[in-house]
Amino acid sequence: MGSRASTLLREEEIEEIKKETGFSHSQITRLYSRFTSLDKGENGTLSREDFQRIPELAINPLGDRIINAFFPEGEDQVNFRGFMRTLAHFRPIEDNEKNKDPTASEPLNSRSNKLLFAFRLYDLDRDDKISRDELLQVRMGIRVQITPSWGCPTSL
Ligand SMILES: [Ca+2]
Repeated sequence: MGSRASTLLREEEIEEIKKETGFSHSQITRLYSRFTSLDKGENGTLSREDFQRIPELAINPLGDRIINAFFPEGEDQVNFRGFMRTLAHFRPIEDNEKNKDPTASEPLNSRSNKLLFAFRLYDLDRDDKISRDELLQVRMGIRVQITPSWGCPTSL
């Protein structure tokens, strides 16, 4: 339970995250060092404030929504595992066709999971419905351009 435990990623954790998110070993270690550099409290979790220090999010009109997407309902901290799960939605769809495992559950970057993720960016009050106001708030900002490779035929 030493403090080292929270600053080092164990090999088996990397394997689990690989399986769960589809990220490669090197991507995971790279993102882990980004994660720990954002983790000012050095407690192995990120707070909303930690995310707000990311310049790309700070200038993004949807930044707050994207940050919210990292936090499970009612939580204000996210650990590396949860961080990676959210990031996995941003991986291009075609990547998961190559290593398709029929026994695996639906990948986080599948078309439907990406759509669900996008839906949640709009659904500010998390009532599973997008109200007219919620839609207008997004429309007033910049169109969602998180990743153009979502392959969604309609503009989000
Ligand atoms: Ca709503």
